Amino acid sequence: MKRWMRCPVAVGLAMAMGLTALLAPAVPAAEITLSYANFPPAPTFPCVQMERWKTEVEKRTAGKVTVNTFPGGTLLGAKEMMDGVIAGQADIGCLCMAYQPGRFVVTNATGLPVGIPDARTGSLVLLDLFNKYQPEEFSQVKVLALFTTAQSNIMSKAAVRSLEDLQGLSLRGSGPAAQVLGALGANPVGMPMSDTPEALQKGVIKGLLSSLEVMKDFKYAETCRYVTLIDTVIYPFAVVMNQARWNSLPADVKQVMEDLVAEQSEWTGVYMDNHVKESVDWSKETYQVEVISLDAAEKARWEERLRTMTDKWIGEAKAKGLPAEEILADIRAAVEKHRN
Ligand code: 3IO
Repeated sequence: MKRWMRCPVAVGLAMAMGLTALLAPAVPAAEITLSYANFPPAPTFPCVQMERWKTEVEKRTAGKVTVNTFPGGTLLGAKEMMDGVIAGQADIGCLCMAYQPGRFVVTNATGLPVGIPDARTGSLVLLDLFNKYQPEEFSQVKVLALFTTAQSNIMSKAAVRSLEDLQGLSLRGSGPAAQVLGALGANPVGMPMSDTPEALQKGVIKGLLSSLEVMKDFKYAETCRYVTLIDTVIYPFAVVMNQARWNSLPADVKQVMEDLVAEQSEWTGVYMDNHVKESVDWSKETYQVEVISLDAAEKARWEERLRTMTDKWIGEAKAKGLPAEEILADIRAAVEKHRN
C-alpha cells in the first residue's frame, strides 16, 4: 500500500476527485482565446454589442472559444483600431469608420444625408453595401459585424432653435457629421466620442452631434440640457478580426461567427433604436432636458445647407476610381428595401 493510502482523508479526497471527474460535464477547456478591443467605456452601445457577441460565441461554440473583452481603449484606442487589428495587437476590434473618412470612403457614404431612418435600417444597408462592393480597405481583415448609430441630433449647453443660434458654435462631430456641422455654420470640432466627455467638461466644446443614446450612457444630459431634433446623418461602425487569426480558426468556429454577421449587425441596430428612446425619456425625467423640434420652414433652411455635401463626396469617391453614383443609388434602394 502506498503511504498516502493509509491516511483516510487523502483516500476520501482522491475518491471525491475521481467522482468529480466522472460526473463533470464534457466541457472542454477553452482551446481558443480571442482578445476583443473597443474604444468607448463599457456601458456604451459598441461595448454592449461586444458583450452580446462574446456571450453568443462562447455559448454556440460550447466553451471551445473564450473571448476576452477590453472596453474603454484599454487595448486599442479609437483611431488605432484598424491598424492594431491588422498588426495583431488585438484579435478583434470595434471601430467607428467616421473617424477615418478618407480610409473608408465607400462605407462612409452611409454617413451622408441619404435618409437612413434608424439604426436597424442603417445596419442592414451598410451590410448590403459592404457585401456588394467588398471595399479594398478591408482586404486584410475579416468583418464580423457592421452597424450604424441612429440618426444624429444636436445636444448642447445652450438652446439651438434656429440656424442663427448655431453660427460659430463649437460642436463636436467626426467625419460626415463634422461636415454637416460645417455646412450648417457651426464650428466643427473633430474628435472621437471617447475624448468628448473631457472636452465638454473643459468647455472646449459646447455640445455635440451624435445619436441620442449618449445622453444617458455618457451622462451628457448633465451638461447638455438641450436637444435639437434634426434627424441627420448616422455614424457607421465595423467589427473586424485579424485575417491570419481568422484563417487559423477551425471550420465549426468560423461557421458560428459567419452565422452571426447579419444577426449581430441587426441586433445592434435594434438595441440602439430602443436605447435612444430610453435615453431621451431618462434625460427629460432626470435633467429636465428640453427637446426642441424645428418647424417645417426652419427645417427646410437647414436641409438646403446640406445639399452640396453629397456632391463633395461624389468628387472624392470618383477621384479614387469608385462608382460614386452607383454606390449612392444602391444605398438609397437599400434604405427603401429595409425600412420598416
Ligand atoms: C458612439 C461612439 C462611441 C460610443 C457611443 C456612441 N454613440 C454614437 C457614437 C458615434 C460616434 O462614434 C460618434 O463619434 O458620435
